[in-house]
Amino acid sequence: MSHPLLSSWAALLPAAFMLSGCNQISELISSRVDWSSRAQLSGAFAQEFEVFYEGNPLPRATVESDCKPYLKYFEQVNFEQTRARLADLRAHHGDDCRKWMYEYIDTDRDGRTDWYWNSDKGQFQAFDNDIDGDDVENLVDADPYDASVRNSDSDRNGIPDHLDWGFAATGTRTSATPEMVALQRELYRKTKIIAVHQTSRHDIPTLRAFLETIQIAYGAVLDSHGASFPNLKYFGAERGEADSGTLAYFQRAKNKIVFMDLARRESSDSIFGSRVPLEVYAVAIHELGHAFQDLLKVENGGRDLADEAFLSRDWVDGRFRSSSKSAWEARIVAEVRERMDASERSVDSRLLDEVYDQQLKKVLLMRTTVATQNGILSTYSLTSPAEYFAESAAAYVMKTVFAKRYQHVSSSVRRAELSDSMERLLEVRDGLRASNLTPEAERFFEEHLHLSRDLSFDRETVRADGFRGSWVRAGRSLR
Ligand SMILES: [Ca+2]
Ligand SMILES: [Ca+2]
Ligand SMILES: [Ca+2]
Ligand SMILES: [Ca+2]
Ligand SMILES: [Zn+2]
Repeated sequence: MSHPLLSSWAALLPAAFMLSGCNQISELISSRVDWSSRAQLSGAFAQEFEVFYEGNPLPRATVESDCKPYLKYFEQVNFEQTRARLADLRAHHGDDCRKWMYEYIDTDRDGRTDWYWNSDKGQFQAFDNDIDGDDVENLVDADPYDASVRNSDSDRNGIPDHLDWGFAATGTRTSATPEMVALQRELYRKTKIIAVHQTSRHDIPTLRAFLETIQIAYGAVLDSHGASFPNLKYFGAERGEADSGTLAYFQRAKNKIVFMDLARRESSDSIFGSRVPLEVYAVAIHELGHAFQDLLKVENGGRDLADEAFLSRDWVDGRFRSSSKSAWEARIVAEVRERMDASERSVDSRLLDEVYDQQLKKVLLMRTTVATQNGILSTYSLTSPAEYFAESAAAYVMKTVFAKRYQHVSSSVRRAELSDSMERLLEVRDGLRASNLTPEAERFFEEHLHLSRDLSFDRETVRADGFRGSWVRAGRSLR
């Protein structure tokens, strides 16, 4: 993660200060005030700070006397960089220097400031994962700004009271249905991941889908780490921008995957048991894929096995097969145009059929020969090697799952049709074409996740919720 403050930090200080460390101002500010004795900010400021969990305490309030001396100092020092820094602070927070302070406060004085300003989100986000330095991460800290308050877990199930949806029973703030409580506990028991309400609340279908996905796709990881995913600890829920298109994201520094509201939509398919759209599964596999790649690196002493197995062959200097993303996109679009023209000239729609779905009225870009012959899974996969890896993970899992789902069908033609129709659906919804996965990538994932070897679909069970069939991994039925 790049931290925008680190580069701008030095700008605040006169040249003589620069060599002596960049936390001078922060140190000066933080040493004067015992923040934990200050009153908490009012709820009106809730929008300005990252939400760790629903209803978390807000930071302590700053007062003008905290910042006025520094304001004077800033204005006297007439370095170009200082002026630029001042302009930044004004742009971020207006003239109220009490707000500027939050770019400098370092509550536990460990040299890492509490917050950084995220201009995209227009919000302070935690830069220090443990702001008050009590060895309890912000997200599991009942008061992230007071080192004398940590957390408690009355029923000792591993989920702290302030995050435990079932704690309502013993008299507390959250109210959740018994099914939600059971799901939060099941997720924790099977993965050591805590589901946390943040700016939005989780719902039953997405929780189920996440649990189902992690068990189907990454069961090998859970099994070899004592029912945990070591670098993944939290599953968050946020309100998202309706038009952003982002369904979920993985936050590496915080060991967290967050689902946005946009992912909480009803749908169903014959492959998975939870009532969320197919693309939500693909997105979950993708985000988990980022965590999985990191985990592999850590466990192999920094060696990137994926890089050795398939990424380094296809990615040179950050470009997929030596062309830029836009160059690939241009080639794909050109092929579609060419086919359209040819089909019009000869009145032969078959020329177009491969890349155009008549029923869905959608151009399927990943079915162009440019895409199929070059192992392009989605246009998003061309963004970076890390995204290509995550898309490959999603393609591998989906491809294998589709094949297993229809394995019982005796006619190979029918089998291919069924599998292809699911692939089309996934491509229309998510832009991902699973069968464009390269054999090298497929071998890599099979070697680590063993789905081809270990996964099967049992058609005979009919679940209470009406879903027919259940996934079985290494002899154990999942849900
Ligand atoms: Ca700190
Ligand atoms: Ca803490
Ligand atoms: Ca605390
Ligand atoms: Ca608990
Ligand atoms: Zn990604």
